[in-house]
Order: sequence, then C-alpha cells, then structure tokens
Amino acid sequence: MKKVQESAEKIQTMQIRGAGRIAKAAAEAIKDYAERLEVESLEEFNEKIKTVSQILISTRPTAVSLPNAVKVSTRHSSESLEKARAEVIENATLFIKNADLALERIGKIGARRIRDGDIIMTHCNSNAALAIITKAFEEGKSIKVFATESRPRKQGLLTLKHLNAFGIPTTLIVDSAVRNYMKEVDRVIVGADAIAANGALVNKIGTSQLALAAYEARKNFMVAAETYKFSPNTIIGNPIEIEERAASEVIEPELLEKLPYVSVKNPAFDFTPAEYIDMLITDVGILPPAMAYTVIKEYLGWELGEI
Ligand code: RUB
Repeated sequence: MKKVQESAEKIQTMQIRGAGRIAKAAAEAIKDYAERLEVESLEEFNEKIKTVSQILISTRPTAVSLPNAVKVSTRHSSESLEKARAEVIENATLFIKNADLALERIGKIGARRIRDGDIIMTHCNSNAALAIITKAFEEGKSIKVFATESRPRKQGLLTLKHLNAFGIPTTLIVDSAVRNYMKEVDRVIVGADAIAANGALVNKIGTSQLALAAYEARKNFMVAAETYKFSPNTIIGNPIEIEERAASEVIEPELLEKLPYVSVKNPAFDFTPAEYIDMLITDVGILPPAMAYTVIKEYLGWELGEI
C-alpha cells in the first residue's frame, strides 16, 4: 500500500504529471501492490485491488490514460488467487512495456511528417509530442521549436530543458504570444490527455488557442497520442471532466483575500474540436480524428457493456 499511497500523492501534487507518465506510475503501483499483497482468498484480492484502483483513479480526473491503465492492469479472468495475482502483475508489466513502445512508434511515425527546416510550435510538456520532435532532429532534420510557457504551472520550462539537452534550438514564448508567432510556424504538435469518440482533444489549457491560430494561419495541427489516451466512456455520451485547480496557482492567496469582488477560474485543460485537428499520430498509425471511435473499438477492445 505504501507505493500506491506515494504514487497517488505524487500524481495529485503533480510531482508525477503528464498523461503518459501518470498512467505508467499507476500501472507500476498496481504491480507492486499485487506482488506484495498478503490475502487469503480471491475475493479479498479482488476487493483490495478494487480499492487501490479507486485511490489511483481519483487522483486526477481528466487524463483518461489513468483509468485506462488501471483497467488494463487489473482485469483478470482467473479463478484462483495466485493465478489472478500473476495475471495482474503480467498485465501491469505489459502495459508499462507497451507504453514505452507506443512512444517510440509515435516518434518514428510522426517524424516522417516533419520536414527539414520546419519550425514547430508545442504547448505544455508532452512526452509524445517530444518523441516526434526529438526523433526528427536525431534523423538529421534541421528544426526549430517555439515552446509556450504554459501558465500557470509553467510546464513549458520542462519542455525547454528537454529540447535544450538534445541541442534543439528553442524559443520560449508566453501563452498569449501564440497567434503572433503562428505565421512563422510550419506545424503545431501537442500531446493529449484524452481523445473523445468524436475526435475532440482534451489537453492542457490553451491548446484550443493554438489550434484556432493554426487553423486561421493554415498551419498543420498534429496531436500525438497513444491509443490508451482514447476515452471509451465517451462512446456512451459520458463527458470528460475538466480538472479545476486551486486559485493559488494563478494569484497569491494574500492578494486575492484583499479583493472581495474577484474570483478565479483555473481549469487545467480545454477541448479542441475535431475540425481543428489535421491528424492524430498514434502508435497504430496516422489517423484522422474521425477514426477515434474505431481506435476505441479496435485497439482498446472494449465492448459497450464493459465500460
Ligand atoms: C500535461 C498535458 C500534456 C498531456 C500529454 O498536463 O496536458 O500535454 O498530458 O502528455 P499536466 P504526454 O501537466 O497538468 O499533467 O504526451 O507526456 O502523455
């Protein structure tokens, strides 16, 4: 339970963040828990795994990678305790391995769409988007990046450090400068916290602004997303919840206290409609957003009754 609690806390406090990293951390925590769990019966095992799954899933509401990782890791069809334990450990291990493989594939597939001399804009800090950018650079393409600051948590600084370590020339801009620089950009690449069945993207707040500016400037808007970022629940009309975070991330609480007529909204993510997205770069290939439903049916392999 110690690792589960530690991981849950790290996800909640954003020491572990980003949809892919959250998912892997959850799978690792489940694996560790299943390995150490001391129980007498299968019923007890199932019960405890269910509790731990809930603890992990409730840490952050938006990234669908988290419930997907938990679901893939914990499902088993075994009738005996030890077989169930072995199955859960194997599922979680496989999820982690596949998540790494998916990133590698996205990097390779996406890099084919980057041309020598491209200027790319990215937002927040996405491992999937960075896999494409760094792969293209490693292949010898001369590229430059505009990275947004990504207020209020400034994940853009993580992106800068990553790109700088590869020696990729990068320019930091504030979020409100996105439209101003869009004319200099060839394509936008962002990651995903969730993709709905209708192809809409949920990603860091401000992503939809990049999409709108790219659309206006006729620039390519590409979304890098592992198949486990697609949301099965949206097929039956369940909305994706947008996390609302503390006002203290945006304004000093002492200052806010002195402003009785002021309130703060701090949504962590926003929706980008499918019509602003040129392509989804996934581990199973480059797809139009209209194929999101097919990805859920074919690659997540979940029937409606299971959701
Ligand atoms: C992170 C964010 C990232 C996606 C994709 O938000 O919006 O763009 O999670 O990241 P936060 P990745 O910092 O609030 O978690 O491609 O690494 O999964």
